Amino acid sequence: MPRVFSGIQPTGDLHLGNLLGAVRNWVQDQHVADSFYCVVDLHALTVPKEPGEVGRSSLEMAQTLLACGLDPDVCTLFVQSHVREHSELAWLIQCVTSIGELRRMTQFKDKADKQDFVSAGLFTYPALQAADILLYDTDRVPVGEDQRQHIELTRDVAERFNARYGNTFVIPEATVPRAGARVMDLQVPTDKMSKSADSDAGVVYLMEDLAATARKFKRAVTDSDGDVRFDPATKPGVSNLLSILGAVTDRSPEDLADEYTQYGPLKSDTADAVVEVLRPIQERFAELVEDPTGTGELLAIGAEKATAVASDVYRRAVDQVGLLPRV
Ligand code: ATP
Ligand code: LTN
Repeated sequence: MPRVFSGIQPTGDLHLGNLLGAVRNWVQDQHVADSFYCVVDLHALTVPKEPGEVGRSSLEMAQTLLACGLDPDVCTLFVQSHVREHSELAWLIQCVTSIGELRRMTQFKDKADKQDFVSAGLFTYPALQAADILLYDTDRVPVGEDQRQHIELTRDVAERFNARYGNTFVIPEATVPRAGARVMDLQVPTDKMSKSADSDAGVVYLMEDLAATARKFKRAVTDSDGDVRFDPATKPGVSNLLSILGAVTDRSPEDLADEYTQYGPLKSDTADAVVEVLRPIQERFAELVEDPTGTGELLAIGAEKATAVASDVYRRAVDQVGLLPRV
């Protein structure tokens, strides 16, 4: 079975972009691959956080992922800081990553522009992400379009490490879904749907009131030419609705466009389809929050399974570098 690894930061609430771009594919992959999914709490610390905040949101993120359908009997779900090899390998990876490569990361540029205090961790973040992936001999990394650049960097540094120290790491590949790879904001359809948007009006949160979800779709920004066509460049709002409806109904946006002549029915059908996807997720989440200890125990088992793989790969990397063994 191929090995799959992906991660998600425990920051903010999960939205439809995260579900369609990433998590939904994790749920599918867990049945066909040996899958490791990680709540990357150390990544969340790259921007300032209140004491205790990251711990609380890590538990909530794990509950949300379980509600979305991750099954701890078939995949490994764990928290990054529970497996110390992530931080340890990140150092070795930083030492084969150049400042120039890190400077070219567009996510760094975007996030740094929004911060008063730009931490060194925010800058070196992609090296920690590369360590996350390489620790599991990962073949495939299911992510949304915005993460492609980080996976490319992971491949480059893994190849550099292998060239310098001898074959050590498996070279991973990004798998970006055909539909839903880039869900756009319903109010600003030229921007990706993001937790860090200025306004919530265009962001569909998985756990929000479903009446509010339907309202957001009805108020979605379209355009004034009244023609239903899939053309993201000139018709970003309408194309986004078609992409979302396509992703949740497993149809192509172009085919769907042929079935609509007006924006109103497209908006309400998209709203209805999304609400039907979110409803069972919200029901499962409500059950899971009743039993936080249960989720904590699942995460402990996940950390144990992850450590078994990560400690072997980390040891292999240290041996290849040739650090003096402690006797
Ligand atoms: P932020 O926007 O605050 O940086 P985010 O909403 O992008 O956060 P992440 O935790 O960075 O969320 O992303 C988790 C996963 O969701 C990644 O695989 C990412 O590619 C995917 N993803 C995030 N936003 C979208 C989107 N709008 N469309 C499709 N996939 C997305
Ligand atoms: N950088 C990613 C989160 C992330 C990740 C990973 C994704 C951290 N480590 C390893 C895939 C594999 C993000 O911001 N979405």
